[in-house]
Amino acid sequence: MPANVEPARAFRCGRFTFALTRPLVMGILNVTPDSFADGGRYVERERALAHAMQMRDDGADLIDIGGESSRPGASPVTESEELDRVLPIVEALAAAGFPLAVDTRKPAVMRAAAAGGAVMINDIGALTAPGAIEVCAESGVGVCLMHMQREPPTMQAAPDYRDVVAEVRAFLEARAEACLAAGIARECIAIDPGFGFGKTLAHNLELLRSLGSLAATGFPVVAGLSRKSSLGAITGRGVDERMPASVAAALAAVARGAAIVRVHDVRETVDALRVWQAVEG
Ligand code: 9MG
Repeated sequence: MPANVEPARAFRCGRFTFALTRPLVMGILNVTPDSFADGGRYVERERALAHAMQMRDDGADLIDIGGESSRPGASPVTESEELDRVLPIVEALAAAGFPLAVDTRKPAVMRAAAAGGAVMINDIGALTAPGAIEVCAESGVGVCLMHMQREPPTMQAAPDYRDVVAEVRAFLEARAEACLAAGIARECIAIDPGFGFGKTLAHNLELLRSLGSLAATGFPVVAGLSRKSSLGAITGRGVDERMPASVAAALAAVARGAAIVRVHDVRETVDALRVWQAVEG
């Protein structure tokens, strides 16, 4: 870490401030028919709410609700479709006091989600849509800025970098600067290398090994490796059999400086992190 950069000590999301004295676990709740790991499972409201409650009981610090799949080949959704999927779940869970993130690229969805009680916006587009930064600045939410090369339909066709770590870091620093300039507080910004978003297995592994270089920016680093194809490529397992690999990847990310892990398997990840912390002290 450069001498003049303090490590992130807290991450502020609206009325919640998370001390970064231990890794945080963000549970994934996709209310989509077509997400790659859990598509269709939580479209129905009662099942979605029950799954969120379970993740909270299992130790999730935040729940990330997504209404549009970013899987290559997934159908795009309109603003009103995305709102119909996400907003009732946000309102119900916010009323129960859950810290909620909403995974969206659309400023209108961001605005409605924040008004409905979401305290964090997780944007795979790093708030590049016109108006997105302003909405987040006005509502005081925490933001996760993710790197992606190209767009989901074509991003895995031929990912290409001269220096993947330097390029991802430069992009995320530039997006964080844009957020700061628009009035988003430093302690509300997290960054994410975007594992699997326009990256080969080799790129993902290089980024994972070098996560410390992103943590050295002073922003908390989010790592999302859960059930991803890279883990399938390493283990030969199908998407429903990648829990152990996902837990191992979460531990590897935390050991290299990730502050937040975005996961499907909350209970298993929380247990693994508790053991890791007990050893690390
Ligand atoms: C929505 N989504 C899917 N994968 C992701 C990842 O790796 N990070 C973040 N922040 N969001 C993701």
